[in-house]
Amino acid sequence: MKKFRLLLLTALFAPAAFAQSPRIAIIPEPVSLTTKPGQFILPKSISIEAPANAELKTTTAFLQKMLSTATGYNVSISNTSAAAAVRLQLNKTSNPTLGTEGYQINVSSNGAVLKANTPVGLFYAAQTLIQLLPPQIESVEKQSNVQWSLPFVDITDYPRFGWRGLMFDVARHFFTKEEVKHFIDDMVRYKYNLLHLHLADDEGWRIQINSLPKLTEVGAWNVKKEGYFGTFSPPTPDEPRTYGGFYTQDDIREIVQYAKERFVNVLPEIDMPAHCLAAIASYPELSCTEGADKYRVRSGEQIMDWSHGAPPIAMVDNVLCPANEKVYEFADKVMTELATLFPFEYIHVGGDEAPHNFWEKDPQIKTLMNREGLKTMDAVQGYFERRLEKIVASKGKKMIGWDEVLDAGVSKSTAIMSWRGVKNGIEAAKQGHDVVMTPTTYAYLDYMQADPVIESRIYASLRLNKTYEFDPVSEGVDAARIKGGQGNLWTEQVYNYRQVQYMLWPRAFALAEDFWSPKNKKNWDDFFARTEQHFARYNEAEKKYAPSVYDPIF
Ligand code: TNX
Repeated sequence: MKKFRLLLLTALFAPAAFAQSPRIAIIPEPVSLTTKPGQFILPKSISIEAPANAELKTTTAFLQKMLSTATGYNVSISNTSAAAAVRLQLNKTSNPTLGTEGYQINVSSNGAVLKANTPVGLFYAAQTLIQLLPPQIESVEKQSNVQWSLPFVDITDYPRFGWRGLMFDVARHFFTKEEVKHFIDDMVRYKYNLLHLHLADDEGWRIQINSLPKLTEVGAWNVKKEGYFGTFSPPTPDEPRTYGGFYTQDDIREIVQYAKERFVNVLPEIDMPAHCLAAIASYPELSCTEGADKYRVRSGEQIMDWSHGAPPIAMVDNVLCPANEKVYEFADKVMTELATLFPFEYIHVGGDEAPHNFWEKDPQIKTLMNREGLKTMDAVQGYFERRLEKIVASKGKKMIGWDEVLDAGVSKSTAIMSWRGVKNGIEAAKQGHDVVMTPTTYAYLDYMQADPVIESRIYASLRLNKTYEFDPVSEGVDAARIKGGQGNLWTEQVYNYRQVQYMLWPRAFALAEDFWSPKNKKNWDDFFARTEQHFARYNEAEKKYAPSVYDPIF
């Protein structure tokens, strides 16, 4: 008992320097990390040494903010400093396996040295460095009584995949330019490098297209309805349409620039031929159906009838008409402007869930089928996709689509995003397509993750441990064809940014590790312990996450 009291007293009054060094909890887990006894205590005046390089500005600004806010310390940046606590060194590695995104960190009594072949490598080194500090470093306010120390470590790290994506559906509910930037800030902390923006759907068209002004005058505005799937009624024609929004082309340029400074590519998606009610409500001539001029933007849940299985039956015609030349003129105008706004090599053209029931009834489609020798509705969609391929290529871009475009018979130059499980991705790779794996089974971040009592009820669930099991390279697949993976956040039932964070984290911790870390480094128990430490960081940062991820409810 006495011994216990003594222990308790020493624990309470021991100088911070003798406190046990905290557990190192890096997410995603690095390729190699070795610790040595000892810690480097941050000086009250921190000097960061970095070469004068425009591409390092975001990294040094990030470090300056992170190292000063919670500590209250003074942080300065210079390109030569004899007494630097943190040194950033470019082209100083002799390690070719680091590639373009890898880095090394050494922390010793001399401070922290970060090395990489490129600025992006140093950006990721900075993310890791912050994770080596106590969780309070994330605090939005100054914290006293924290010992700001870095454990002595040697880290060598680089990613498993080059495509580490998150999709943000800004069509079902609109999220502002600032929220998109916030999303980028959140994702890069976990070394994601691709933001897929789902920019148009039945509920709204979100990007200004100068040559098609009605897309945003009409197509961006809906009636505000909240609730679970199917619990609200369709809007009446006269209800005021003030809910929604769109990005101007200046907004888009700002987002793309913001992303670029953080080494994030932005993949724009315009979903076609289906999920197109917002476009059709703006330009009714794009549909095969007479009476489309009465259509108004509305929620997709009130459009597709899934009770017959896949593909769904549309109750309202939300599908472009492949027999109509105006559709290709429309696509050409949209692709022209997208190609100038987004520097990324790919444009995503959707292609998913196209109901064919309106096409089946249409005489123009019959004529097209006879003329082109098309036997099935899939073949009709294939005709549409191949014409789109030519349009996209004419703008100097590569096409990527949801895996339905594989069934429709696109050419090999089109990359496939496999969402209906991994089987279509495996098949696509076999046929010679590049593939991004984003299966519902592991990567659908709109699915419930916890107790349905505390979450919006949705038809499927995806627990944290399942997301952690995701391997983008499934057995038997040609790994060279797999560009990487992506988590998709659909927002039919996500109404604000707090909810976005709640749905993303911690599942996007797991996906980050699936996409970055070596397969043999993955370990669920260890990851789960690290996740809890990152919850502590999120608490400090006042970021939202789903805390009850491991309740054995399902
Ligand atoms: C399927 S994934 C969709 C989306 C929905 C999502 C909801 C895909 C290509 N299509 O339109 O938002 O399910 O889980």
